[in-house]
Amino acid sequence: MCKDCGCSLTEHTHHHDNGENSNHNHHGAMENIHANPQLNDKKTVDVIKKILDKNDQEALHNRVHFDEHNVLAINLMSSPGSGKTTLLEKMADLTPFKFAVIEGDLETSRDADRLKAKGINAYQIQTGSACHLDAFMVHKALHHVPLEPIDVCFVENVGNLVCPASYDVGTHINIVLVSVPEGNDKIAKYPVMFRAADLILITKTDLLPHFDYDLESEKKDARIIKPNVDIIEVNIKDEKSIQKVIDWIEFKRRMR
Ligand SMILES: Nc1nc2c(ncn2[C@@H]2O[C@H](COP(=O)(O)OP(=O)(O)O)[C@@H](O)[C@H]2O)c(=O)[nH]1
Ligand SMILES: [Mg+2]
Ligand SMILES: [Zn+2]
Ligand SMILES: [Zn+2]
Ligand SMILES: [Zn+2]
Repeated sequence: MCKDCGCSLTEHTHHHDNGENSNHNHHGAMENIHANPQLNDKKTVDVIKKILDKNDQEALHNRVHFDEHNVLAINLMSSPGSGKTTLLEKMADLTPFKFAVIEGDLETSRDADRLKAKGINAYQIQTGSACHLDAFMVHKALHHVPLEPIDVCFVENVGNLVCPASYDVGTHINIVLVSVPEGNDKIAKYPVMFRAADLILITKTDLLPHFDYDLESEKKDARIIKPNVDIIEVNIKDEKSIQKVIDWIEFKRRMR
């Protein structure tokens, strides 16, 4: 167990320990860099500082936790209301793998409560005013989410198509949802988010007859931003479409 926080890694440092005996400590690593004259010019140090950004260090640490338990961790991102929690609720009845969910919202535990009602272990992070999750928040949440009994851990990020894409939280895969009622210009307008996607879900396709929405043009925008990105159309009432998402995740799980 870690010295202070009780998680099961001993060989890696924590933000909440004092960094002794640690080769993952940010400051320790920077000291080593300063000791090397070849890397001692300001520009190089600044670049490396960025690489060793504290959040990325913590994300790496979270990933070690997931990997130790052979858990595939998936970051679910989208604007509010695109259908992240509904998809997770629906998948609870259908997945061959066991999963838990770390939920991120500014306020309330409503999403975690919805999932618990389906028998899924869910832990709610309330970010207060933060519009994204960071690796430290997810690490704290991991203290409440046992990884032994699960195969997949979803992180449902704060509803936001902008900054969650810039914060590695230690997950392995990004799934980004975009729903029909949002209009078919969102992928082009938020390229940073969709470039980060391993899988794009175009959700609420049952509403296509009611919206002036060009599905092909949205898919084309996605492929301009990321040529080989996988895209699945999802309608929550169509179990086959949910099954496609599950099969995609199963494939990724087996590939590891
Ligand atoms: N028509 C339709 N509504 C959906 C679908 N998926 C989700 N919704 C609805 O969209 C709303 C927001 O969904 P939610 O899962 O809470 O979105 P989140 O904020 O991304 O977690 C809810 O009222 C859902 O019932 C879908 O495939 N079709
Ligand atoms: Mg939600
Ligand atoms: Zn830890
Ligand atoms: Zn810990
Ligand atoms: Zn943010």
